[in-house]
Amino acid sequence: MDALPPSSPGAVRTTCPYCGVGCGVLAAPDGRIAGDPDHPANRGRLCSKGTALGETLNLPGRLLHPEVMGKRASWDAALDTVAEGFRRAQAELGRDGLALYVSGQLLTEDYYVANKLAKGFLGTANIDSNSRLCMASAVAAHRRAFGEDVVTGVYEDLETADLVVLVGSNLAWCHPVLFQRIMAARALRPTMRLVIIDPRRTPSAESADLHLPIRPGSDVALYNALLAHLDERGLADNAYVEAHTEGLDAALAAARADAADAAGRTGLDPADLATFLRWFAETPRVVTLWSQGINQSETGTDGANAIINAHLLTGRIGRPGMGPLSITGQPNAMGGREVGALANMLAGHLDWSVAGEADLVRQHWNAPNLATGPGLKAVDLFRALGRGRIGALWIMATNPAVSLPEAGLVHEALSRAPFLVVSEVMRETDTAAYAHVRLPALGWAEKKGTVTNSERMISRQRSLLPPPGEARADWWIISQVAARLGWGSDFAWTGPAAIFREHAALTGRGNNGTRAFDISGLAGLTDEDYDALAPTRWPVPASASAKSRLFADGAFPMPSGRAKFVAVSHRQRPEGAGLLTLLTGRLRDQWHTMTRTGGVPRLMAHAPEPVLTVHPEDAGGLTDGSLVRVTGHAGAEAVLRLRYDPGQRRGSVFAPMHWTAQAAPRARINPAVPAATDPVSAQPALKSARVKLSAYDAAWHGFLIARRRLEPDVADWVAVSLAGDGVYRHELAGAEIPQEAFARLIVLLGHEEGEWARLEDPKAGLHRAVLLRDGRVDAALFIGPDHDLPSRDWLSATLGAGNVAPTVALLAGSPASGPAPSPTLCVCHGVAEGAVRHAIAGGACSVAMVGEATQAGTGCGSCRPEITALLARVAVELA
Ligand SMILES: Nc1nc2c(c(=O)[nH]1)N[C@H]1C(S)=C(S)[C@@H](COP(=O)(O)OP(=O)(O)OC[C@H]3O[C@@H](n4cnc5c(=O)[nH]c(N)nc54)[C@H](O)[C@@H]3O)O[C@H]1N2
Ligand SMILES: Nc1nc2c(c(=O)[nH]1)N[C@H]1C(S)=C(S)[C@@H](COP(=O)(O)OP(=O)(O)OC[C@H]3O[C@@H](n4cnc5c(=O)[nH]c(N)nc54)[C@H](O)[C@@H]3O)O[C@H]1N2
Ligand code: SF4
Ligand SMILES: [Mo]
Repeated sequence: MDALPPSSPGAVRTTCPYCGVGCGVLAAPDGRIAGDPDHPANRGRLCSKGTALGETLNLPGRLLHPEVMGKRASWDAALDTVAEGFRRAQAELGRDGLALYVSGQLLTEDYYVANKLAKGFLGTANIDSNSRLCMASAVAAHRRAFGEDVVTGVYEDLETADLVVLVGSNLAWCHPVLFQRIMAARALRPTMRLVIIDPRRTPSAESADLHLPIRPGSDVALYNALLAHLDERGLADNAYVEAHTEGLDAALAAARADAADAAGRTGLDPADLATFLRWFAETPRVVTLWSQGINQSETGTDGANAIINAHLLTGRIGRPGMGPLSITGQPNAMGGREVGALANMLAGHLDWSVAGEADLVRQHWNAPNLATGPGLKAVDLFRALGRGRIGALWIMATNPAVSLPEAGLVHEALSRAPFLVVSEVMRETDTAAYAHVRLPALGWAEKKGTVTNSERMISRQRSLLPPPGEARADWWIISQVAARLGWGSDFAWTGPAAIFREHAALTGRGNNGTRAFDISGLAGLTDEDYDALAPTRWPVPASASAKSRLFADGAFPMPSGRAKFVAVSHRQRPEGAGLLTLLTGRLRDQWHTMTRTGGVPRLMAHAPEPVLTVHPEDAGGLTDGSLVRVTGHAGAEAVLRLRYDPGQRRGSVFAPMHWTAQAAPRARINPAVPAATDPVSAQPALKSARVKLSAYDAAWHGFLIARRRLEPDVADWVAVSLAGDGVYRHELAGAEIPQEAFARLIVLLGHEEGEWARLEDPKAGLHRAVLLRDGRVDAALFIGPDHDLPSRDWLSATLGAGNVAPTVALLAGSPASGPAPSPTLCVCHGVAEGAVRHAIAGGACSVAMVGEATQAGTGCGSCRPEITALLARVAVELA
């Protein structure tokens, strides 16, 4: 698809639905996409996922009609069923038997309405969000330090800083446009430094001036060492500390205790540690950006406060080019916090624990049954479901069967739910499989509303396509159920603009500058103003003028007006002999449970299989490329492809969170991850499971590339991915003897149809077959006794292009001549890793030269960190 020139007629100005960078997008109904040059978050840039948005517009598998018990139903019937289900559950179990589980991928307006229904009218605070798995520790840390959940900094600070520290963040893959902004700023100002604190040598680390491969879970010790070091060197900003903070003495005492053995606790090289301390000490303009490596930990809240402490001590907060910056994951993680859709918050940053605030909400909503205190948080909510304490659960825009820890128990709980409603854009997800009622929601290209990104920028999402089938906006669906429960007049909005006005007005209610979150200045927007709303950063109070940087004046929304140093101490994670720490996280081109990105072949090409990365010396003799059994929580296991990576910290392994029961039932990682949580934030420690590795002994390994998708139960181990338009790649392994597996699969593929070419050596366990039909390759099945099989890349490309090739080549899995196939590195220009290696071997010695030679890295730029890594690797190989 051609890119979209900004001036194109019909182009809609909207916002990307993936990560929390919140890039502005120009999108046309025909699928052309471009970065919005006028959006302050990205100024025209997009990453690989954003660039491919046009390819997600007409995804097959959309949920297009309401369904009750798996059968198509009218909206009336489905909504009546939902209302009745909630009424019945309340009669049986009371209000605490009702629950909603929502998502940072809802628009602010949808989110507001869901929260109003639950807390104000159903009268339960059992509404939690998948942000509990993501931002809860950051929220709790902000509230402990500042008195309110406020991100002080803005993206520009990352460009004007002299030192950028990324802690537990793989920004190059997870917030690629922000990473590109940092890289571009550093190219102009080479004195600017980048430090990465991550146990793994991530693609982000490839471009860093210093990488600290920290022992997982020891960030508190590192930041405590920093606090003590700053104090020792007399670098505290005493005037600032004196005037604007409290609690320093206790925090320092705790920090000094950790500092005594910082290198031991963090496992870092003492020289590297000293360099980091010195750089931080000597660089006033420093931004510390943190993400899930901090938040998703048993000590997540303490970790975030340890970071904030160092900034408070030096007064490096709320000023240009400096400050702590919690980057948000989902497109509207921030909006969810603003409307209070976490079980322990009220709307508009209001709080039960502050006298009078619940009343403000009650009055604003005219709420008959305002919940009287916090409700169940994600992990506990699903535990309660498993124990029969929840009679009706409504899940919106999240896929907890995949994304929650102890996912095996979550599946069980969902299967036993007395009444489960799922609002989704896709018909088949691991969670929707258990739904009694499925409600079709509008997707990104169809819905209208606002989202707030990591720098408090409120942006409009605007629809470019009409609703498909009978899909409806999430806010509409919720309001219709509310009406059926008797609250029609309280949920009678005519559109998202009206909801936004009500939400904005609440933020000004009783707010005399006591709450930073104030957008009451937007409460009077007309429908037209709302439609035209340009990206706007909060606060936007009705009375005072807006300020872009918060806390610049040192006044904090605490009763004392002061920010608080929180005393935190390193807590050693329990070690277990022979156990490895399982780090889980994200891949460059996939979005969570792959319901959308998994449907785009070029996004799938980057990592088509579930892979576990292991340091070669931790592999215990397991070979690169073999299948490995990862045994974790309560003996639950996942089976993944093992890859050696010397950049993986010894003692830890890494697995992606993305694989689902639909695509790779045995490769789902979360059943093996325990639901341990941070004691302050209740955020699950999704990066600290302890696991054992062992060989997965299969009698045969194989792959099938075909023009159809086989069920993921065709072999003991299966991973299915989209390899091209209508072409599926199946990675397979099983216990039968190879010959039997081969014969069985041939029958399944239709042995009597088309034209089969075969190559077999039963003694060696080798079986290959290619099916030709209608003059093109229809399927290629390769089976062998071990995992040593030809590359799938050329066959996938051949099927994808609808080509034929000589049978000999097809059965060999590679072309007779030309370069050997290799995985795609640059998805924009379809450049394979082999071509980049070739260019480097031929003398290209920079990312720019590789770009000139191959075009790789010249599109969205998301692959540039990997080209940097390859430049280093090939240089070593050549030497
Ligand atoms: N491509 C892509 N981008 C995404 C998403 C996606 O699904 N795909 N999801 C979005 C969402 S919702 C989120 S929350 C963000 C997440 O963005 P990130 O937090 O950047 O991503 P993760 O891969 O979850 O984890 C980041 C890093 O934490 C490291 N880590 C693990 N344990 C520790 C530790 O103890 N200390 C330190 N310092 N580091 C540790 C891991 O090795 C990993 O590299 O990404 C957003 N962007
Ligand atoms: N092991 C491990 N587990 C993790 C993490 C990790 O790092 N490691 N990270 C955690 C984090 S940070 C997060 S944020 C979660 C994410 O996990 P989830 O939220 O479960 O993952 P998604 O795939 O984003 O789920 C969103 C669902 O909403 C649907 N959807 C999309 N748009 C709409 C819409 O407009 N309306 C409705 N109703 N539905 C829509 C999509 O089809 C999809 O099924 O995973 C968490 N789980
Ligand atoms: S960085 Fe990529 S995924 Fe994130 S908002 Fe921008 S285009 Fe979307
Ligand atoms: Mo997230």
